[in-house]
Amino acid sequence: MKKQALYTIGIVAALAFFTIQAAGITKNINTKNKGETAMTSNPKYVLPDLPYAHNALEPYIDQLTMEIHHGKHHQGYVNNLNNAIAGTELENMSLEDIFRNMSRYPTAVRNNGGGHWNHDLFWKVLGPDGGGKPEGELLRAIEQRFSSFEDFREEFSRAGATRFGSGWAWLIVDSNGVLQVTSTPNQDNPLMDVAEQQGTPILGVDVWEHAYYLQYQNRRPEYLENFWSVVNWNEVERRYNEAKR
Ligand code: MN3
Repeated sequence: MKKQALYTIGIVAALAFFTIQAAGITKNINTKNKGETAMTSNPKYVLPDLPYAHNALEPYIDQLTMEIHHGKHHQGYVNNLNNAIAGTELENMSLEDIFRNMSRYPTAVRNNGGGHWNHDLFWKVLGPDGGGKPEGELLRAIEQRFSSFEDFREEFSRAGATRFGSGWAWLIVDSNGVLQVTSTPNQDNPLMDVAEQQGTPILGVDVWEHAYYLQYQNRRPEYLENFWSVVNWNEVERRYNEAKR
């Protein structure tokens, strides 16, 4: 064989070797990065499945909003929460216990712990067969506290519409067992010791722009009006009875 040919074979072999090596390294880096940004090795919290299809709340809440809201935003809170508690005492505590002393713990746990808990409630208090009115004890309690169901709806919608920036509006049962309408900024909720008005949430609405912007743009009041058509009152009643116990 000529010297030139041997030289060429050598170069090709070396290039092939380095290409394979580089591919392997890139693959390792990708796998590692994916694992690190997605979650810790044995995550405590996982994204709960939506209890209905992504398009089930149409025409009131559109499919794409639900896909991004649940699959990206909520997943992000879950991942960041797992990372924030990894290797700390908070790993062994329930979110409710953490919320009770929220002011003592890091902001990342407040934002992402709240983000996970709030969205978990939100998906469940919505449903394709929702709307209308609650029944029985909860309806009586609402009428007693707010004069009528319509007056309650108005107060709750106003709490959501007037919450400046991002946050939530809530119907809660306070420590005296009385219903209250309140709102919180960001991903705070009324279980947290940092909340102005505290109690157990039984209904909540997400008024972050990501919850409605694709379909409603800046029309938050219209989103809030349509929200009532997808409230799963059976779940709200269940939570009311549990909070009263
Ligand atoms: Mn949200």
